[in-house]
Amino acid sequence: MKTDATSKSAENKHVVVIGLGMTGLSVVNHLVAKSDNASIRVIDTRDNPPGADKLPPNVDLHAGGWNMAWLLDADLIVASPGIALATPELKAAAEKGIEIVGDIELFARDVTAPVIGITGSNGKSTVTSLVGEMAKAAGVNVGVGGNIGFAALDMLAYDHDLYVLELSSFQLETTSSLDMTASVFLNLSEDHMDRYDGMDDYRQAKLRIYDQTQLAVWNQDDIQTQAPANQCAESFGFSQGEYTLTLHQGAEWLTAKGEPIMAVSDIALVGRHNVANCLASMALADAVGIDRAAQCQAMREYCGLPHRCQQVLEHRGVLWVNDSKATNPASTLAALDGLQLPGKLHLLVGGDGKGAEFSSLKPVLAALDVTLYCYGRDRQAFSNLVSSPVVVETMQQAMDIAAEAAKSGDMVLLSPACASFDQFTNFMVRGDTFAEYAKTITEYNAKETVAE
Ligand code: UMA
Ligand code: ADP
Repeated sequence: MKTDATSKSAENKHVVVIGLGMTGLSVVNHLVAKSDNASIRVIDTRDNPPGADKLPPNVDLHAGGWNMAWLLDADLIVASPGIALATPELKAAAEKGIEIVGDIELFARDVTAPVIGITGSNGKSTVTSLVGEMAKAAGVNVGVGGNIGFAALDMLAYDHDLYVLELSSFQLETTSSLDMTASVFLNLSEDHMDRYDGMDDYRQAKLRIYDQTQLAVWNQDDIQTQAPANQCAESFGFSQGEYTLTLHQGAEWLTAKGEPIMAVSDIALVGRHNVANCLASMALADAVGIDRAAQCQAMREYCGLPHRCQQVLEHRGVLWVNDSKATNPASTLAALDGLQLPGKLHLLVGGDGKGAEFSSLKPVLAALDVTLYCYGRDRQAFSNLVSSPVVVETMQQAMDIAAEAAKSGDMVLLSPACASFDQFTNFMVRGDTFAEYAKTITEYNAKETVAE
């Protein structure tokens, strides 16, 4: 039973797992199930790591800091993506020659079915889930996971026939033997500058997705994603590439290798960026033989994940839109691209800026009728983008002011261009808080108006 590659690489070894979030717990469970006689220890620098209560009894936990004795005694270290390899403690272990891998490397060593991999600064989760929907529509027993929020190793328990894996740059850094049938690098824009020495460092981490792939899919509209010349590659783009747009029957159509497939107007997802996401998804689906009818069915029906430009409330003609997943400037730009409103835009930005700078938003904001609300730890980084910003401490304070100001035809849009960690557990909690608080204040304001 315990004969696969991870069990071989971990059996009889001292394994130290760094981090006890979603990844760390999946790694522990995987090793416990698969590796004979491995001694497993977990280190988490947080005082109360989230997975502590779910840890099997025979696994020791050191929380609230590092344990260098455990670390330097390890034969194998499995690091969670939230911990940088450049952390001095991990560097010390690497210098001692201890192997350091991530959960995706363990997944790679044990997976037996074909894998599709998806990375990029934006659109990963949308493309991952859309390709998953295409596979399901074709009747394939597909596993969809990775950075999207379902740990890769947890998928292995279900014995799928195809895996669609969202891969962050952090995960790619600790992966070296993942064989993929097809993979895509969707786009590159500034993100995670608190973890990388500049854009090229970040790009090199993402380019690792092409290291061992049978087909590299890249974006003609973002040359930085281009696969190395020696690789079997295909591309997508609005006007070039194997997967592109053409005029057909007087309308714009998704076109694969010269064949018009489906009118762009039939795509259920909203926004120009999602047209690019559809082109990329078709290229990946073709690579694993998902039939065209299933691809089109998914593109016609799939409306997207929550927290991505999701309308959560319409109250007295004011739209409240949750784009909490916009965690970098490019994703906020995608939300603003082509936005046309009868009234004013009330845009909420701010949080943990991850070292980014936001001047790319300035010309786009200048062309809109917009009030900019800046909140959170890095609120001041936005305050020079417009002439009269509203600068407050919390998202809820910004929403109170926006609710008072908004009139019929206006939109209140949370598209923060920042991570949420300064004030929320994650982007989902931030988005849910936005949706719930929008209902609370609009109901309260409605009662006040009646009382008057
Ligand atoms: N942390 C510590 N000390 C530790 C371990 C973690 O302070 O010892 C902190 C990290 O710095 C981070 C947080 O705890 O702020 C969570 O880190 P983690 O590595 O434990 O995260 P997981 O819960 O395992 O979730 C990770 C991904 N998170 C990160 O890469 C930060 C999740 O992606 C992913 O869904 C999950 O694995 C399953 O694969 C989230 C994410 O924000 C959505 N990803 C980044 C992004 O998309 O931009 C990369
Ligand atoms: P990721 O998983 O890479 O964070 P998501 O699909 O969750 O990507 O989308 C995150 C944010 O980026 C959302 O605000 C979404 O509207 C925006 N977005 C999605 N696809 C693209 C794209 N191709 N280009 C730019 N922005 C995008």
